[in-house]
Amino acid sequence: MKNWAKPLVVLGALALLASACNYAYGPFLARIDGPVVLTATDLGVENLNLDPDRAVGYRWDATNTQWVQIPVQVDERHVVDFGSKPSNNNQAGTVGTVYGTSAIGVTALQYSDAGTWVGADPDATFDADDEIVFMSRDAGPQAPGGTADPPNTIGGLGKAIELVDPDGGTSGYVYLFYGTASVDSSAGVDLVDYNFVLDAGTYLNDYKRADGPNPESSTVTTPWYSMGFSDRWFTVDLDVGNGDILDGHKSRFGLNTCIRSNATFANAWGAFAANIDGPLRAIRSYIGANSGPITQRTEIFYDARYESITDLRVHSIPGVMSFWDLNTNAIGMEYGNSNMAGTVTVDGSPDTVPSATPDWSYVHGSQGYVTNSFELTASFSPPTAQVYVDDTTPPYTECWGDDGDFLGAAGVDITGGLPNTDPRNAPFETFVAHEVAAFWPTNLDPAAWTPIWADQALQPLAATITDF
Ligand SMILES: [Ca+2]
Ligand SMILES: [Ca+2]
Ligand SMILES: [Ca+2]
Ligand SMILES: [Ca+2]
Repeated sequence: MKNWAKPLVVLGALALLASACNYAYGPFLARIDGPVVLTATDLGVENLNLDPDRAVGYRWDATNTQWVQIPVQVDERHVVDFGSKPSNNNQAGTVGTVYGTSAIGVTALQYSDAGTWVGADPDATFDADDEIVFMSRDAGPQAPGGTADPPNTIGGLGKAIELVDPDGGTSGYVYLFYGTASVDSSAGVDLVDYNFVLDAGTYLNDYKRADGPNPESSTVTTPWYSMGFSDRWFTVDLDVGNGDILDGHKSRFGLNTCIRSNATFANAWGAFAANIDGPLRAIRSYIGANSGPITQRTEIFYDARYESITDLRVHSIPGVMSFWDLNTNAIGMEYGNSNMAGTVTVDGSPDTVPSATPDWSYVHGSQGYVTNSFELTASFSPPTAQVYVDDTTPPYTECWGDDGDFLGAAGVDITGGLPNTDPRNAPFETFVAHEVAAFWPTNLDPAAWTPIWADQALQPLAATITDF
């Protein structure tokens, strides 16, 4: 699926973009939207009782022979019980389970958040499951042997991270050090702004965990896109530069039924696990989808990338689909995917799109340019198909949304019956859907760039860690 037909044109455009946006970038410019995520265990420092507030990252600047600080972010995690479904909206919460209720004996690793009932990490050090993240594009060349540690760092705790692109063999380096005191790990940048706004008040005091809805006016804003959220499961705005083009990121069992959708999910029990706004990424994670009360979606926002990770935890269901229904502002955009020779126009007039699940897809137009890729990690192999509905007089009910229309509605359909995935009832299978989208300047050629991006988006850089 590699298509390097126009890599120089693409990289030239990305370089212009990077310099215009004043981004540092090194050997992984083509991965400009992507992070590197490492745990304390990956770094071999999980038993050193390190203070997360003293993590600091650098790249080597070979031109000026000096260290340049790069932004890093630490997100702590811990294993926590989901808790039982709250009996009513007034049931008091207690830190220690996702629902803030009594434990049920079913746990998962969650992002720690003192603003939810998950709570802060009980281990305040940089322990085994905690993550440190930096951007691939911030890697640089290898620092020469004998280079002194950066100032205000403790010797003997530095780590050299050699990153190798499994695609091209390109390598680059990032260096992590431990400050002599708390440091500004962000290097003075803040690339993502997440405002969780619960219309009713504050999460811990006012969230209706037993019976929603819980209207929100939440937003994520970065230099490259903004998104809006009106409840759990309601991702309803996407502006990639020229206005909102999204009706909704929609889930349902199938096109012929509205018995379950985002609307019914939000209108029942549920809880937030995390709302995190860091310098490099924001995290919005929640549970509760009707009879899957511990089904979870975690949305992760980088400055030019959006990831949606859905952990299905529900009894046997007939099928499930997830697609992005655009709005009338998207009319005129072109949709293409890896199984199509050309493109179709988003205009509400039906098109023929192959039903096979593509490796990648995109929508592109004067409104913006969005790339999409999808990966399913499951303990079984359900049949999948591509959803594409562009129809202003659709034969299906919309279930919820702005307009009754399906506009360039594209995504994945798990078409077969799904077995039990609820760990509350053994035996159970596992099913994790990982959607990745990224947002690009419209002057990139989508037919050339999307396959290059997709090949990298779900394939992390290989990291080799040594003491520095
Ligand atoms: Ca931890
Ligand atoms: Ca910790
Ligand atoms: Ca059309
Ligand atoms: Ca619609």
